[in-house]
Amino acid sequence: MTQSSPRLTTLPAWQKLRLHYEQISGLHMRDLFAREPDRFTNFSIGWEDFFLDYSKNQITSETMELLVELARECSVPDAMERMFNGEKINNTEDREVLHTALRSDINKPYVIASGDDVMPEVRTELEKMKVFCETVHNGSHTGYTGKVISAVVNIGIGGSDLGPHMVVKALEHYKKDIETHFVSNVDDADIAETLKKVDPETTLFIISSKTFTTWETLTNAHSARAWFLRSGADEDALAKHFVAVSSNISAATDFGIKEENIFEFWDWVGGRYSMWSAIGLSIALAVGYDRFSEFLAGAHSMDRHFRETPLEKNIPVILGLLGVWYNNFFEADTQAIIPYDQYLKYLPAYLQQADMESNGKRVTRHGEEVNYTTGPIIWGTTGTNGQHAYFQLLHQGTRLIPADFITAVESLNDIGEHHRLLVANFLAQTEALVRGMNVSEVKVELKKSGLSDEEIEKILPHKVFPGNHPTNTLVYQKLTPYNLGALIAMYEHKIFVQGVIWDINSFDQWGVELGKRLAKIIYDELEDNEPIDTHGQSTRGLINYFKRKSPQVS
Ligand code: G6Q
Repeated sequence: MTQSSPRLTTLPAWQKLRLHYEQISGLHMRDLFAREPDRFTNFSIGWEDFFLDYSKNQITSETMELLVELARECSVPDAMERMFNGEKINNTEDREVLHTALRSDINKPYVIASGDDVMPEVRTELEKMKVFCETVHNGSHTGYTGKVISAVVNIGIGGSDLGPHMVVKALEHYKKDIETHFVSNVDDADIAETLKKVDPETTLFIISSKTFTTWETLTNAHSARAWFLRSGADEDALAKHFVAVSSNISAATDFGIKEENIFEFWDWVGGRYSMWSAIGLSIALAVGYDRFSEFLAGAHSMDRHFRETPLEKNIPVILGLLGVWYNNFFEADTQAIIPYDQYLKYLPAYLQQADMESNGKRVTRHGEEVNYTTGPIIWGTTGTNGQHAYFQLLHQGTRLIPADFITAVESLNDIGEHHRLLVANFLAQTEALVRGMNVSEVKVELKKSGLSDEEIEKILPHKVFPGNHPTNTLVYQKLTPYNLGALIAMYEHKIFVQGVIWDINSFDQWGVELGKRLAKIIYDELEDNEPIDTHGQSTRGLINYFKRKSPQVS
């Protein structure tokens, strides 16, 4: 590792932000709102169907000016161009990062830095997906006994699972007459319970794996194939029920999938950025190719917003900078994602990977150890459920937890008062988080309720809410495939901006390798009940415990 230190903390804007933090960190947002009548207008952005209110943050105009200055000093605009132009910004893997090409206008060339136009291959695969979806939906692609396909099982993990899974759930309202299941975990419970729900004659399996070497996915795929053959189908029937999505065509054919049943994508698509490629096949089958196309179009529109809008009014840039502000200056460890939209139930889990695998890095792009914190811990669940669970800690705990509150103006289901109630809670929570309730306000309230002075003294500290908790409020008109595409692209770009500021490679994931290697060794060691004397003391003790307690291998 090189000895030089990263330059981020030496940048003028960083140093100014340090001083500025000292000046404003004691301020209460109540006071900021009181003295700035235009705060809501100044700190909000409307774009297409989206509205972002970021006024409930511990910021002033100076904060935002300095953060934008930081973005410039870190060459964020230049980094964006390098990504969009297909330079090999994933330097540790020597790869381009081109998920934006997958959702670009298919009628226009997308020529990258190497001089290649990637659009013809993108178009070919999209066309293949379209035709395949149509044949499944119109019943011309049937199962081997002639029955229509009524269930899809996507077998994949990580980037080959989380994105499509989240999107299929998010677009449930638009779903075709087909059930979609996702099997990811190597835990046999996952595949076993899924197979109980489907019928071999009417089920299509998609083996989604970029490398087609992922242990969990291949194990699940083999189990699914064995189950299918056990049901009475012969090997020839496999072609009607097993397709693959991969960049490793030969490994997929070795598994037994016919080449015409393989949907391809490329090295320049990172796993966690791959749902826009054929990895989105389960999405297109679930909601139809046209909806999938709208989903891509929404993401493309956000790409254009990101690329073409000045930093000051650029939604992903603003969100990224606010994240840096809390992460590096307030030392907030986590970032909550709280969708008040049941369809976005899996968004926090998806963003956990998108953000933490991208920005969970400890060295710069050049291998210097960072002397500042990088990616935050991402977590969250839907509102209003969270209110009845962990919100206590948000309101009265000791930590600063910036949170994104996300909801739709219009519901997709017009049932009674639900949506109004949801929105009322959504707005109430961010208000409560920002303003809190101080000692004198609590006293007045308790007095009104008839408590004695002595009783008030006792309960008072428990009833005080400090407030001043930062939130972003993000609202879209309604959850359409287009808006969902834009929402996800927005977060992808936010993560990108932060990676650029922290000068890390957001597109590799070397940290997942060590555990994989050790698992291979331990897997072999678990083959029999003979004690081993390898590994460290604790792991050795545990392996031998499993060997003693597991059923004897004969
Ligand atoms: C994502 C990661 C990782 C990957 C899975 C599955 O960016 O690389 O989550 O998607 O490990 O890999 P395969 O698609 O190759 O099976």
